[in-house]
Amino acid sequence: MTAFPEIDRIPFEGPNSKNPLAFRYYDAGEVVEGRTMADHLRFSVVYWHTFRGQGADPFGPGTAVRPWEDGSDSVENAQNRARVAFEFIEKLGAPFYAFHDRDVAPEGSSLAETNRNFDAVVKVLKEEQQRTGIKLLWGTANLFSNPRYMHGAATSPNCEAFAHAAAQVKKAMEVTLELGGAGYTFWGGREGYQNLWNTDMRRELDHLAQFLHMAVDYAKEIGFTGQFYIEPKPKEPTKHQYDSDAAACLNFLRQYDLMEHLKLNLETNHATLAGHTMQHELEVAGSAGALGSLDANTGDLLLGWDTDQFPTDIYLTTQCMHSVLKYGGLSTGGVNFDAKVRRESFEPIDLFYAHIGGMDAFARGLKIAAAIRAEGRLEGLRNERYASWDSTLGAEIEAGKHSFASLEKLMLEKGDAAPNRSGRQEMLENLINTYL
Ligand code: XUL
Ligand code: CO
Repeated sequence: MTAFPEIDRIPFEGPNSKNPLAFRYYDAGEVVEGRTMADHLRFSVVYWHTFRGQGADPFGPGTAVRPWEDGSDSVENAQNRARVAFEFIEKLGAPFYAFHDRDVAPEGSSLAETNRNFDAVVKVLKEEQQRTGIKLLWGTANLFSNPRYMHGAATSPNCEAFAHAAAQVKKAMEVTLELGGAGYTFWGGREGYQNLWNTDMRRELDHLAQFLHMAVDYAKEIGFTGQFYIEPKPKEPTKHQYDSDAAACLNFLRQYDLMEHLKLNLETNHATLAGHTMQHELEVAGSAGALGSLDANTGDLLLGWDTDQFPTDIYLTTQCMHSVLKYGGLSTGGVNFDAKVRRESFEPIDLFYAHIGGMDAFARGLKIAAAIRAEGRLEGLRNERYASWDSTLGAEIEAGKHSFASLEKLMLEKGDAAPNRSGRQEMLENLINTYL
């Protein structure tokens, strides 16, 4: 059985190709800065949007046509869907995928039954991974859809919701280990508040940290050596999510002694919801040594919510890949398309167009970023801006050899600071455009 009979493996045909089912820039084996594109980009397909998204919105039900679905919530349908997912990912040529526990298998009437359903589908995922060589980028648990998590999971005022979430993450980590996952992600589904009058913030944050420490301990216990990630998002579904942006996450991780255990999984649309650019989030994480992985998508700047669109903006992907290269590349992480086709793009083939476009946009961004770095003009001009710090005085201050008193003495003698240099913002923006 094949779900996409009209599609073969998506070929690379080069920039002049007019074939919408071919890559124009993503050539998996092409070497950039000493590594293949496949290795730099580590593309990943998400199960939740691509295989579970139906195109529903607050004003109407799903529109997606998915002929392989039998309309039931059975384990058999879930197993069949898993095989379809691997046919898609294999034809696309993405090396990774990512899923939440509840994306892949239906919930049962008890935790034990739910775990049995999960195991039955994981068996198929494992077979398909072995058949295709496709790997798991990261696993995660859905701690936000079931009504038991209405007040949050690790931050719930109901300690049994916390306990249930712990049991769920324990199982999801075991499955991630079993499937050889390169990482495990925590996105704080409903970990936040709707109203501060009913919220004990300190207690909720303490509980969230305790929960993450339990995960770290359990990873040691079972021998899971994959990378843990925390994924910032400022709001939606709650009014305020505790992991609101990269800086808030880093502060939380430092406060609770978790820095060495988690890196950040940054998502473009979450950055925009936080009032930041993705480049800002990448620089905040990268400069703290905590840049882990990317959830690649984009929002619509005219709509205020998490639209999770496929990224097609070359300027954005150039910024992303420039920061990724600058901070040493994605090691365990990847470019994970946490993106969904529009409600109006309801045919299965639209899933191919969407991913091909995203992969090509990131491949171009990678090549452009590498060209910028190879020429070195941007870096040269930026370094020049800080040249005073390489002078005797700058170097002495950086080395900790000065105090307020010694600097006061110096400035009283000099009378005023040396004149500033132009920031040359427009010239640098023009320079970037010469590479696009
Ligand atoms: C939600 C979101 C999640 C996480 C995984 O906005 O991005 O899908 O990536 O839980
Ligand atoms: Co995400």
